[in-house]
Amino acid sequence: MGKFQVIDHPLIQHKLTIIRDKDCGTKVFREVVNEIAMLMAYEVSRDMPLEDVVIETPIGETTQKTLSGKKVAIVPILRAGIGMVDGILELIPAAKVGHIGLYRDHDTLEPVEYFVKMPEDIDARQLFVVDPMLATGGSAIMAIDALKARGGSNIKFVCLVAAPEGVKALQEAHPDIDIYTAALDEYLDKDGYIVPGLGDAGDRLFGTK
Ligand code: U5P
Repeated sequence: MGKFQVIDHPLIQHKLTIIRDKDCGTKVFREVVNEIAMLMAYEVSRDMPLEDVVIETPIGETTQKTLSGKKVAIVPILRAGIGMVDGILELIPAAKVGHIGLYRDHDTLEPVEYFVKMPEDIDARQLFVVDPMLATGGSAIMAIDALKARGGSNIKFVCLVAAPEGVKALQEAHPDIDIYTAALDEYLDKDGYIVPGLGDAGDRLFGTK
């Protein structure tokens, strides 16, 4: 089973409280989502592989560590996932970004991919799939299905707020995936919103409500 980690650093908890508040406006919401994503990226990237490199300091030769060059791609699930991309890029500026948009057809219940644009070599990349909310888990499961179908194998899922129901569903569907969240909330309401949550992350990020 992959790792499940709540990254509850005090700075992250403080910032999460700011965006949970219903009176937090679009500008601050957007900024703080990116700040949290940046802080989370520090922990999510903790197991990045290193390799030895020989360098010369002003004093002499030494063998030190450098990132082994394993490439990263950030994959936001449209549209709310976009809100986390810039924050992660602050920490991993060379990462590629692949976008994925999908929904479940109401009649067939089959996932429909309406937009998928990935870097060519996703099979060679560490993929950070991002969506601020892990609610039922349906979107995350479908997005990761779509990435695996294209050869992606090294995948982590990163969200800000998770519901226990979504964590369970995602772990069952993709037991190999590591899941990182800033908070594990109480439950899902009958409309699929996380309680207490922060409402509709896409609407709050883009000011569409
Ligand atoms: N979503 C929210 N707020 C919630 C619950 C879900 O914005 O309280 C959004 C997620 O960001 C996701 C979509 O993109 O609804 C569906 O989530 P899920 O039920 O597939 O996990």
